[in-house]
Amino acid sequence: MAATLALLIIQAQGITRHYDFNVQMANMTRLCRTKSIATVNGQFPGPEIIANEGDSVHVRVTNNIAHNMTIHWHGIRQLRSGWADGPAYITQCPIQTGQTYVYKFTITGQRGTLWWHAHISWIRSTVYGAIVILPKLGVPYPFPAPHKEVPIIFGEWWAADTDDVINQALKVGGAPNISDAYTINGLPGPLYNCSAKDTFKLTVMPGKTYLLRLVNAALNAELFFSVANHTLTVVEVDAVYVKPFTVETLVISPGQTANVLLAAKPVDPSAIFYMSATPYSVVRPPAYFDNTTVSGILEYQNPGSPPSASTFHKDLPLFKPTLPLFNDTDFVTSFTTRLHSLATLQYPADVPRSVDRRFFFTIGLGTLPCPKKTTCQGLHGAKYAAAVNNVSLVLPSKALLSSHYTGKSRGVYESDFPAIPVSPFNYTGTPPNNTNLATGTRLLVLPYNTSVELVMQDTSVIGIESHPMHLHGYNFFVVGQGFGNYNPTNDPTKFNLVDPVKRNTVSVPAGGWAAIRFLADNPGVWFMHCHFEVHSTWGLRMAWLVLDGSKPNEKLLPPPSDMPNC
Ligand SMILES: *[C@@H]1O[C@H](CO)[C@@H](O)[C@H](O)[C@H]1NC(C)=O
Ligand SMILES: *[C@@H]1O[C@H](CO)[C@@H](O)[C@H](O)[C@H]1NC(C)=O
Ligand SMILES: *[C@@H]1O[C@H](CO)[C@@H](O)[C@H](O)[C@H]1NC(C)=O
Ligand SMILES: *[C@@H]1O[C@H](CO)[C@@H](O)[C@H](O)[C@H]1NC(C)=O
Ligand SMILES: *[C@@H]1O[C@H](CO)[C@@H](O)[C@H](O)[C@H]1NC(C)=O
Ligand SMILES: *[C@@H]1O[C@H](CO)[C@@H](O)[C@H](O)[C@H]1NC(C)=O
Ligand SMILES: *[C@@H]1O[C@H](CO)[C@@H](O)[C@H](O)[C@H]1NC(C)=O
Ligand SMILES: *[C@@H]1O[C@H](CO)[C@@H](O)[C@H](O)[C@H]1NC(C)=O
Ligand SMILES: *[C@@H]1O[C@H](CO)[C@@H](O)[C@H](O)[C@H]1NC(C)=O
Ligand SMILES: *[C@@H]1O[C@H](CO)[C@@H](O)[C@H](O)[C@H]1NC(C)=O
Ligand SMILES: *[C@@H]1O[C@H](CO)[C@@H](O)[C@H](O)[C@H]1NC(C)=O
Ligand SMILES: [Cu+2]
Repeated sequence: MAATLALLIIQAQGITRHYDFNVQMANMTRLCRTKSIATVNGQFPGPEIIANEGDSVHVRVTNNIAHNMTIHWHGIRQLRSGWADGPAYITQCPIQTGQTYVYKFTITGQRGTLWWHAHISWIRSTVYGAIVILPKLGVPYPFPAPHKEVPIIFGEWWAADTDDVINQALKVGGAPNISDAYTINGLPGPLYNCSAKDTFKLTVMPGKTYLLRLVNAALNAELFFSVANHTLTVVEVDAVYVKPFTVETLVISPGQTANVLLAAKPVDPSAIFYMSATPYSVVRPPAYFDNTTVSGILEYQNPGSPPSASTFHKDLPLFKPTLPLFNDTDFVTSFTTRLHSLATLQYPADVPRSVDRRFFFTIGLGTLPCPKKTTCQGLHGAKYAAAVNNVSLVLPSKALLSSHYTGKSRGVYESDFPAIPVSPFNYTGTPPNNTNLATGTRLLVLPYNTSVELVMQDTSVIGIESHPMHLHGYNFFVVGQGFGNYNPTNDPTKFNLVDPVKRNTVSVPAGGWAAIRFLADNPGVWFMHCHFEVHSTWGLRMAWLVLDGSKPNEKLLPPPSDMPNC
């Protein structure tokens, strides 16, 4: 009894895990071209963070590159610790060259896979890594324990410098150049020219089960993923357990994570198998996307025999998965609607039943006027932009969170973000003639503990497209989704308030809507944005300001003394 109690106390407190992140340049050769990239500790992908639920994590980030830096701990709730969240000019000023900042946070009530990435300009294209959150000591997984756990991080590789790519696009107002390859754990694999030696390989033993910790770190692509001749059992998304279900192919959006079980065949099949990822996109010409495929290799090792040294068993038969067509929206819908919270006594789905505030946001692309006497490459000679409720967010030159905390918001932000569209229109109908957006830095203020329902509606203004919307500081329940215009009378009757999936990034369907609910119980300034980096840069981003509650444990903590300034 006493021993059990002692264990419980240890578990409740957790330990502190220390990491040193040295942001530095490194030369990396891919597709036969050497490029100097920003990395953490010279590693690409960057180091993995491992912790148990309940632990604290301290990451000392030192910036040794000629570029401003911030790191975001994607999906970590950051309860009252918004200072450690990371988005540049939202919760902090950048860590400038030569500076150090220690991110300190505690992992509370989350277990599974999350990830970290740079949150400034497009530098996250090479600055990212996995966060592995194990259950508290002695607490088992709610599924059979795997033999091994393997991170599988999808990325997107440009031969050019990604800041050059986005800066050039912003200058001419058009769409940025597409990537040259997708990657698995930084490796493009055999389907690209001059890339076969850069192939991720997973060696498995017959009869064993493997937990693949999937992360989509690609900048601008939702991805289908499949392993030839094997099934995948989804057990967790965005560090929340789900009711297990088995598929041959899954879809994962930028910002999303998933844990899946892969059961190796009972006897060595004497074959090798591709695991492949390729994009899902409904964008049609003249807009375009990187339509290539990354593959890694799954091979078998018999107990006792060493893993093969060569990259390829050229003598064994090779099987490739069949992936859906690039625009297979029906597949995506049937996959996402299979996601459900576990909703058990141990892992309940605490869906807000009553709603204090309802919001309706349009999300999508539009245009901004081209600078005088120039022609831009966006629609009708304007420049492409994007917005939430017609407001294309302009990042301030001060951090929003400290401006709020010190009461110096004047000239930094307004508190009048529109709760609903100012001028309603047929969101998914014939595009309006006026595609212009407004610009601004406007926050939406919520009293502590407000129960929120938010409907996000894609628009057809420039063309329908899905948008992986990510909310910082919270997990939300996806209570409904559909196509066309959201119907406030009929659609809520179909909401799932029993076991909806709980996550931090939802892909709002192309030409459709998604409804989410969350309880605003974490004070701070919380960024919400499309996790397609191009859309976010164009302004498809906004921020919530959640006020302190009255009790001491309902208030934002004071800022750490080493916060960077700007
Ligand atoms: C990368 O390669 C260039 C050219 O060879 C070299 O000058 C530079 O020092 C290398 N950088 C690093 C970080 O190794
Ligand atoms: C983008 O692509 C165009 C056309 O291929 C090329 O001329 C330009 O240099 C590229 N931009 C960057 C930044 O790589
Ligand atoms: C590989 O190179 C060949 C010849 O240069 C070219 O035709 C082909 O399109 C390239 N394939 C890829 C995947 O880049
Ligand atoms: C893999 O699947 C293909 C097509 O479904 C089948 O023809 C083949 O026999 C399978 N191979 C193995 C080793 O399971
Ligand atoms: C993408 O590639 C696939 C396979 O090569 C092809 O069927 C499809 O038409 C391509 N899609 C686009 C939009 O280029
Ligand atoms: C998907 O693309 C294919 C090939 O371009 C086209 O034939 C088909 O109509 C598209 N499907 C949908 C649902 O748009
Ligand atoms: C909106 O546009 C769609 C497609 O053109 C059309 O089917 C629908 O009837 C329109 N809805 C309204 C309310 O006008
Ligand atoms: C939009 O433009 C078209 C063509 O210029 C015109 O016929 C139509 O009346 C305009 N619609 C509105 C609502 O102004
Ligand atoms: C968006 O804002 C622009 C600029 O103020 C305005 O011209 C346009 O009518 C607005 N559109 C909508 C749908 O509110
Ligand atoms: C917050 O709201 C929830 C649900 O409405 C309620 O159960 C809880 O007691 C509230 N907590 C506080 C501290 O007000
Ligand atoms: C880095 O950030 C500081 C503070 O916002 C800013 O003044 C400076 O111009 C930035 N430097 C670069 C190289 O972008
Ligand atoms: Cu988007």
